[in-house]
Amino acid sequence: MSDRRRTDDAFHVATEVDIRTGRVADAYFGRGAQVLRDEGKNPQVVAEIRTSSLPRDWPWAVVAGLDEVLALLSGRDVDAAAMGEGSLFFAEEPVLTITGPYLEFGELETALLGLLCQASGIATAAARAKLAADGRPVYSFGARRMHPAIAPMIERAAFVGGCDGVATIAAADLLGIQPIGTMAHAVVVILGEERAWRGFDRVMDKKVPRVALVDTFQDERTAAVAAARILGEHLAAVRLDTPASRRGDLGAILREVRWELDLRGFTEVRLFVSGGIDERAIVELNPFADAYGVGTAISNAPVIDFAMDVVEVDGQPRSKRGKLSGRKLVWVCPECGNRGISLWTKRAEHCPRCGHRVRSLLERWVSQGRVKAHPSPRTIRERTLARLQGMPDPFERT
Ligand code: PCP
Repeated sequence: MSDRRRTDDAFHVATEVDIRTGRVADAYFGRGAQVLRDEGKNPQVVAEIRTSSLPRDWPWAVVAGLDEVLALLSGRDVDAAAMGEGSLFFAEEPVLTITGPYLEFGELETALLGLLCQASGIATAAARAKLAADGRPVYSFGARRMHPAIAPMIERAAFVGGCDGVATIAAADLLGIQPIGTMAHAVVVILGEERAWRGFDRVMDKKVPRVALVDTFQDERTAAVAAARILGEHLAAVRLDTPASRRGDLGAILREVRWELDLRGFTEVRLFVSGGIDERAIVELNPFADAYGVGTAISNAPVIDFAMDVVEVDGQPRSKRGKLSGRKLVWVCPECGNRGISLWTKRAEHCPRCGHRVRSLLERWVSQGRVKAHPSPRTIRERTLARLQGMPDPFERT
């Protein structure tokens, strides 16, 4: 047992010092470093982070976690070029290239990959949910599915991927926004529906939208009409978090709720849906739902299977089997959207399809350990959403 194992820590999480000093690295990286030092070898290398395949049927993914990667590389004698956070990328495209003495960063590989793999998967799932929602708000509701120590990271990744808001206080503080929250079933179970709705309306700050939970004890359409009658124009929305045992055709239930509210003049009351919602459910429920709370489908998104590989040693292209040797760049044509990968030393200048001058998607973010300022999460999110507009609809809607 490591003599540094902290026996008094309640939660089994690494500290920032653990991450920066390689304590969360796979031990074999330290062992390899020992051998290299004993051999007196610390060559200048180029290492690339890329994935050879994407999860599920994802044609593209969104890179996230770069800000933490840059923080980790800060102060190290390395240069790093990367796709900006929120960029869309395809399999095989390097999203990050690190150049420097191997022993400056080699032992950080575990952390570097971990910071990108999970956050990029979450950001991609959020982006796809947002695309599926076709302009409707999508909120991150899944912090409860993961270890609380990483809740801020999870919800930040969901936000930069496109979610309109987050549910945890810590993530909202990190993002500089107000947390999204309606009411938990526990309050309704304890107080009963009417007292819970009235209490929420009486107690909550006026800035907090009044969203009544209507799936706890009775049929959603009955409870929705009751909430609208009780809260009147204070009611912004009703939330259906209908349990699986009662769910059946949730679209049909939403249609009834909408009909019965409109019939009685409550046309302004929005329908907010949560519980087991994923991108497919969103597409199906769009005709009646106005907003979504998505939990597990985003926070437990598949990780992107990034790998970090040395592709150049002392200026010579070299890599293991299954990888392509040599430092590369990813170019994109601003004119026709064409993109490709070329050797850094044989940079593509013009688009092979339309001839327009191309630009590199890998920007310099670290120069000899000095990190370029990172855009705010809001700015990143806006850029992500703008990039999504140019992508073919992954749900093949007409
Ligand atoms: C959950 C809570 C979360 C939703 C569902 C996320 O309901 O409302 O926001 O669900 P998902 O992970 O399947 O997308 P409950 O567990 O009933 O929580 P509560 O009683 O606190 O509303």
